[in-house]
Amino acid sequence: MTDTQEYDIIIVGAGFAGVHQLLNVRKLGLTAKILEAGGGLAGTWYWNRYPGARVDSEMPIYQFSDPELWKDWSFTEYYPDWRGIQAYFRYVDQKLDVKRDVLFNSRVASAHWNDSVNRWTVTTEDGRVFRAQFLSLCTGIGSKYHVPDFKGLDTFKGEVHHTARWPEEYDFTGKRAGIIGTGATGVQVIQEIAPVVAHLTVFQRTPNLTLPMRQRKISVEEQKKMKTLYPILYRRRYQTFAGFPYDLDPKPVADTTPEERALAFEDQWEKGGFRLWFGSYTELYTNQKFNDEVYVFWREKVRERISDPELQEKLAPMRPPHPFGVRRPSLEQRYYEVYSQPNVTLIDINKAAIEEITPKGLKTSDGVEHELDVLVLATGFDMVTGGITSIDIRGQDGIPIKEKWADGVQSYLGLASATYPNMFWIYGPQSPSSFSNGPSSIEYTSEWIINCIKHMKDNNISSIVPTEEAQHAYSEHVDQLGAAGLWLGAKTSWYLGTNIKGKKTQMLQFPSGIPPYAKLCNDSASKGYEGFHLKHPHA
Ligand code: NA7
Repeated sequence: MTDTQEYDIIIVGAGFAGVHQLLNVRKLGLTAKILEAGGGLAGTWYWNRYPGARVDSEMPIYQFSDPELWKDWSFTEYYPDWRGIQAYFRYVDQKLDVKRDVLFNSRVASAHWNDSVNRWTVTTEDGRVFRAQFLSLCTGIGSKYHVPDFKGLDTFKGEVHHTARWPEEYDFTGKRAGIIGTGATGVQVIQEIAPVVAHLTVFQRTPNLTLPMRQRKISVEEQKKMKTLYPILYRRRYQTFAGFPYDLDPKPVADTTPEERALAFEDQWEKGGFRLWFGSYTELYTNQKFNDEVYVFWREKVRERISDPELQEKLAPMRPPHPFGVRRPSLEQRYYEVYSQPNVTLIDINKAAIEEITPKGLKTSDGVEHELDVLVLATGFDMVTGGITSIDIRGQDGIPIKEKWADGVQSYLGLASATYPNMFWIYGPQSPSSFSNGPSSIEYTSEWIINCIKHMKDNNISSIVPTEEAQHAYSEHVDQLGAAGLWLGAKTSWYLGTNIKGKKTQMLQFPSGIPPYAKLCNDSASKGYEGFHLKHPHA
């Protein structure tokens, strides 16, 4: 029999969201424990250490906004890599002693609510038991990695690595490597390993509509000067669509001239990052004609960098594979040049399908067996919901959340769910999550939760749970926002759950940006948590 440990709040996950929650519940004087499956801090950056793994949000926006943390910290690159982010988390730990409240290598197996005592009982896979009034799920959007059911995968004699479970050391030098997947991850791996491998075969299903990263080194001096603006920048995040220092232009495209638009596209392209995506006109997501115009601009920019017409068509086809921006673009650095190297082959698997993995490599439907020493699976995740549904979470009616969500996610405000009292999640289903900069979205939701808990403590409220009506109305609202855009134009998209067989097709994120999302959350809070049922002890 294991002793049960009591806390005010159990936090699952030690990435940006979990650490932000911990540091802020400490300020309320509450007791907290983070249960973390990995062996270190940094969440997704603990697991994703594949070659080239790098943040796609520029500094200073990809860090905590607390001046205590940024005043003495400087990144060395505008877009830090996973080592830079891990170093940042080590610094945060040194400064605020995060780790004293974290239990590593502790994957949460279940969380069951007991209505009579208003407590969650949380159990880890290795049998430790915790009890807490609050449960904060900070499991991120990409914690459950996905390996498609490739025939013969277990027969392969070489090494197979999914990008989210990368070995401590792996040297590609002189190896014949194959990679399946050209999502945000695949693009980073491909451009990183192409210069060192003997041969690289890329198996592409959909070309990535990438954007230029414009990476640069950044000095401590430069950052020192920028720091005077940080407080403004961090406040501004909540006023822009995606939590970046730039924003979508709501001006109707019909009121603009082609020249004005062309100059805007050029400017966004030259500055780089997500500007052509999150700094374009709002109509990008609803107006097919305008979307096509952006695609043509993108296509021609990319084609300028590829000389072979066949490669041009594979990587930047004349007809868009899907509307621009309805899937996550990757930021690239030298991606297109890689394909002109003699040691790189690009296979379009729509023409030569993956038939099976063999002991020697991978066989495509044109009869070719591609011999490989290593196969990299950049095949993504059960995104957005997988981190939550892989835990056996049961609320007031004892029904596991996985069952509840089998026909689609239901939430209120993208942070709580009816019948699961005192449970919140951050950067998960029906919130802006990855349709915005991580730390911006995370800090907004985390602050909302902290304020809610404070309100409960100040007003002697023992539990809070969304009403079924409020949840239904909110979920329908998110579905409608999803249906109103061009999102369904993508054949496979983790935004819609269509990357996982059998998963309900549904807009999984709040797709209209941080300001309208924050307005809904703020309105509820300012009306005494409208849409929630609040319970006083013994009520
Ligand atoms: P993604 O974006 O889901 O990409 C997965 C890639 O793997 C994508 O190119 C898929 O093709 C490909 N894929 C998946 N299943 C198969 C099968 N069965 N056959 C061939 N190809 C397949 O995951 P990432 O890890 O790149 O990025 C996830 C997010 O994490 C990222 O957006 C950031 O927000 C962080 P498809 O394109 O669907 O045709």
